[in-house]
Amino acid sequence: HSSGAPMYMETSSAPTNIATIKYWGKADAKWNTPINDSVSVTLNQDDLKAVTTVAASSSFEKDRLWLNGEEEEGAAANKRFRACIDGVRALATAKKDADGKVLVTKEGWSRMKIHVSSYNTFPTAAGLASSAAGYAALVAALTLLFGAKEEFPGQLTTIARQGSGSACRSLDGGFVAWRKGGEKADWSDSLAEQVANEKHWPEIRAVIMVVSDAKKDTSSTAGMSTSVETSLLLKHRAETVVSKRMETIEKAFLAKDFETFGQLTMADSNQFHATCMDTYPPIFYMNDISNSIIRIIHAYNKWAGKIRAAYTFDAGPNAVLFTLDEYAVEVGALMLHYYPEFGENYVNNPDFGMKIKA
Ligand code: 2P0
Repeated sequence: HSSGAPMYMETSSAPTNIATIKYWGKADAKWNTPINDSVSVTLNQDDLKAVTTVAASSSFEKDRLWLNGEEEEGAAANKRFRACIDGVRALATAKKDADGKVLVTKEGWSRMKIHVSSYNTFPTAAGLASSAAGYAALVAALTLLFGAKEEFPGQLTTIARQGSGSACRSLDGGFVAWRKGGEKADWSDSLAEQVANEKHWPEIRAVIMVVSDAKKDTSSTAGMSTSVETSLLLKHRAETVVSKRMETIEKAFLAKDFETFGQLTMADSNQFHATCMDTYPPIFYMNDISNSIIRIIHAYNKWAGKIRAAYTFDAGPNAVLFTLDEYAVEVGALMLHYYPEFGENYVNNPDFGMKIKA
């Protein structure tokens, strides 16, 4: 730094989350709020995550963003990126040294430009909620940088939500619900709430099967918009199905009732993909391998006489199988029996293929 202006820097990370009751459809595009509540399991910190470093200095000429080492030109004007930087900065506090001397005033932060560098430990845009981890890590890092203080519980999740809807559910571990809100004109009630923390149900496991790491062909934002315009099934789902499911699955998670948790998780994944099929023109996220995984899991549960594993699929063909510790090896072996190639990928590259992780 030739200018001699100080640079302040912080790093944070956030894991991805896997929705068991799905978010699909926006109520308000400007505030990025949903037509229904959703709830997800946050994966372990050391598993699928985004790591984000943010730096502030009055010597920087503009806001800049690097994703996985490549600069995103024009990021400073991106609405989602801006909402996170400006939203967290509005909650900034003065930075003091150990002796209490003020280094940066609250206003001082707004005279600085911000540089952001983020990387993912998993394939971007392959339907593994990379935007969720990315925007949650961005908000977490900015919170450290600016010493941001919430004015009400969950306020930071309302900022992450404006980066990417599902990101609001990645600021907490465990089982996290996104309440759709809408009572308040500024949508400040569309926020995430932890239902149970990560210690509540340690026996739960997620087996992630990366069927394809290709970029998805219909972005979630575009897909949701077409679904809201054309799918009557989505309207029915948002108006009459989801609120009952939310209540039941939250109780099931708290009671560690895997039978109910698994059944609802599978039913809701199926209904989400049915709304994609009901969208005109239809959207296909799952492929033949995804469909065969569904059949294998139902055959396995039927043989066991109870639900030992539950699948869920997001906006891509990759499967996430929820199971319990006692069945995790069995579920992994079952999948490897039908899809030995997942095992090879796992050996060659621990970030891909089949993982058995909580
Ligand atoms: C979810 N998905 O609840 C659902 C299930 C995909 C299927 O949230 O436009 O990337 O950034 O708010 O959060 C993907 O949508 O969409 C998503 P934006 P996002 O996890």
